[in-house]
Amino acid sequence: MSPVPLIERYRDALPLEPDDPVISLNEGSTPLIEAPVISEMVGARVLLKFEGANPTGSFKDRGMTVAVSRAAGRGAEAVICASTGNTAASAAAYAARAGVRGAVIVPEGKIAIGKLAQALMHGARVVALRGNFDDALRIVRELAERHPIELVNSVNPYRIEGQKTAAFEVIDELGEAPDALAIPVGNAGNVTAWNRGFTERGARPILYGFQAEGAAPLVAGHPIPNPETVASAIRIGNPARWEEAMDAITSSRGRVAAVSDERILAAYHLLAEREGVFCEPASAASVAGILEHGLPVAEGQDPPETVVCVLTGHGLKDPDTALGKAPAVIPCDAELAAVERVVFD
Ligand code: AN7
Repeated sequence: MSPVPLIERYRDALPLEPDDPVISLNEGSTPLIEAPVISEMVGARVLLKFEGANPTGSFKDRGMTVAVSRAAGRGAEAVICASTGNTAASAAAYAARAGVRGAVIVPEGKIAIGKLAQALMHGARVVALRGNFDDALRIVRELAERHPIELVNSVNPYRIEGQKTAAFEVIDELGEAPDALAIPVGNAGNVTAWNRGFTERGARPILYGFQAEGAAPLVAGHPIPNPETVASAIRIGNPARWEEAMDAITSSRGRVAAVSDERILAAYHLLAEREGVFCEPASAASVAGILEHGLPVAEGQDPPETVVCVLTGHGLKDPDTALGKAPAVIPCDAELAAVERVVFD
């Protein structure tokens, strides 16, 4: 099947107006990859939904195509978002595609370098806020109320509508819903979206949401004023879709749990070295979560046999974290014998 805009594939399930333009980069249709090593470790069939294969390298594109198409249909001339990086990269790309201005507010010094490069390349105005994501979101919400600018954070309902299509794809590909879904949780938009997608198809998998230990408000039960984690994408202390996400997780008989940075990085390396899949650190929280916490079920419920882990963003987004712990490269003279020595040593 040749790639087609997500909006065309699932238009019937999306609340766009008939005259809205389709602002698309052929997002979606991402690979669902068997993970034999992790399957063996957790004792269930584990599949990886590799959202890093979207055009800007994260799941945000699914929501952004719908939000920006609607914004363009309404005649918006500019879009704005607060972001830990991926929303900024995606908003900047779709704004460029739509021919509208983009402004992105990111926490200074706390976004992965690839994401910054993307936002700048696509011509967005990039603002480095002396504050964290939660401060940035509070400010853009106010700005969007005062100015004719479209807010494209996941508080925008069209973002959730677009992102729910990931659940449709998994069901379409497996022929049924998986028994469980494991997903990293930051601002809690994506778990809300997957839940909506499953619900619209009459499916009810167990939802396991994972947060980084230093940024786990849903686990603590209160906002975290100064969240910290190596997984910069989910360095969020006060999720906008808190209640909806908790309702979704609880009613699926799932749970939300925390994973340490150390375990997130271990899963990140395991995925790259043993499964051949390079995702960003925040994404690895889904795998770290099931490795640490297993696949708990409510009393009387069967243990899940098929689990989909959502790998939300591409590893290339964050080369600093990748190179930080990588083995040194081996310098070598341009001579056969020298190369032979280092390769076969
Ligand atoms: C790779 O880009 O919030 O729970 O501003 O980039 O829907 O927030 C990113 C979030 C998981 C969490 N994995 O999703 C942003 C932003 C990656 C992410 C999440 C994000 P939500």
